[in-house]
Amino acid sequence: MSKPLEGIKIIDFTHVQAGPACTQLLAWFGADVIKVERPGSGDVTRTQLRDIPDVDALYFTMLNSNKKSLTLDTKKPEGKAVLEKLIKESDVMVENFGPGALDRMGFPWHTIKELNPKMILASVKGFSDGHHYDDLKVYENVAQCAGGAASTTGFWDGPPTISAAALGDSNTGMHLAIGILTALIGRDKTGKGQKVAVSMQDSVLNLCRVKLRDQQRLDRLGYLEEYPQYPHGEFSDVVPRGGNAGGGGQPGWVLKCKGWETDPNSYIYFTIQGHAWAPICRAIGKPEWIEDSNYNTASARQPHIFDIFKTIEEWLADKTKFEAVDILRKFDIPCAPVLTMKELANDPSLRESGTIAEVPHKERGTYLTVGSPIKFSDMKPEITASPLLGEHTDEVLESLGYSSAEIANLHQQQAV
Ligand code: CAO
Repeated sequence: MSKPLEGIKIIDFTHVQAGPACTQLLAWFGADVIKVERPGSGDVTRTQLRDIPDVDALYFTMLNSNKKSLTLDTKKPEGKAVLEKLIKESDVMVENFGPGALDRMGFPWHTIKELNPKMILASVKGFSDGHHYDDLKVYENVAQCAGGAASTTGFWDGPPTISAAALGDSNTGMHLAIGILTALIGRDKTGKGQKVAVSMQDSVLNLCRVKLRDQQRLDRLGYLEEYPQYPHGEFSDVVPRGGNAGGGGQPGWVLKCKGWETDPNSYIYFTIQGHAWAPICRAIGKPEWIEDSNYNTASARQPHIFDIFKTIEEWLADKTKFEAVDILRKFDIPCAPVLTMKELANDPSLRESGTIAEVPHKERGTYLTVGSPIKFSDMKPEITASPLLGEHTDEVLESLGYSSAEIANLHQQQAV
């Protein structure tokens, strides 16, 4: 089956997570992604957090599937010459080096544009160009702090908290992928490439938009009704951390189930959706609450919402998280078990849909990785192994017209 991005050639000049997540997604959908790596070492994640000595770490394999690897020292003249050739023949170049690194290497945007006016240069940086922090190098957790996620995550009596979800890295990569696809469609219309830039701070903030909404509501009203601080606690002039409250229109909380004393994940998330109040009451054995004026509206419930959650926890005490959800789903109540990585890894539905994929790798045997979370009616992305360092160097050089003697010479000059 032909894939929509087949024929799109991408120079993948990325490392760590934000850039590789973007190019991996495009590779899944058929793009020819050539990862350019420093000879001898390659992407730092090849060796970070290794679980098997001398074998590419999962950190690398899970972010670089479906790609080719070309080793090239792009600071040496011979390497620069290869990169120039590649730029002339490619559609997109993606990079997420520290600020100014590409310019220092001799490939500022105006040079790339001169080499190939149809080129799309896609960049990830910590902060956007012109921002007063635009000289900073940034990793995931730095971005979560800079983008507003940390100040609004966690409990009110604890410090700002980082999310385990890669809001700064993979999320920025996903934003960049959208930018690249948009620029490709734009190029079809104008015949011209362009630079696409996404900052990690902006991408985190884009996901925290509901908190920016709440800041404005707080500025106007002085309180936020859906937060646990209302009505008994205090508000300052900034959006507080709301613990496990969503802060949206539907109050919810993480509730204990049978076995929570020994299993730290024996919990469900329970949402009190306003129009599901009657089914909730029936499900938890409190039909008398349906018409009770202390309970039958959201504003009546809010002052004692934690007493209501406590009552639901009493109902949950003899049910596992899975048993509880199996009952609640019959009443159309939005809820889910708190799932562990182990449970997700073994979830038959996720295996079946390709969201979790098992991939054979030349050196590590089979490993688990995430597959495409985007499903298509006419395509099922097939996940193939990440490349070994330099696995496709000769193949790529040959495709650029280098002879065997020239390739051997290049290897010699690039040797570390
Ligand atoms: N051949 C020769 N040199 C190469 C090369 C190659 N194939 N590939 C990279 N390099 C060089 C670059 O030219 C650069 O050299 P100079 O600094 O001398 O100009 C250097 O390697 C890479 O620098 P860097 O600043 O990107 O790397 P770092 O490890 O110091 O910083 C990071 C890493 C992630 C903090 C930084 O790249 C960054 O801020 N990136 C932008 C934001 C981002 O994407 N962060 C998310 C990372 S995922 O958590």
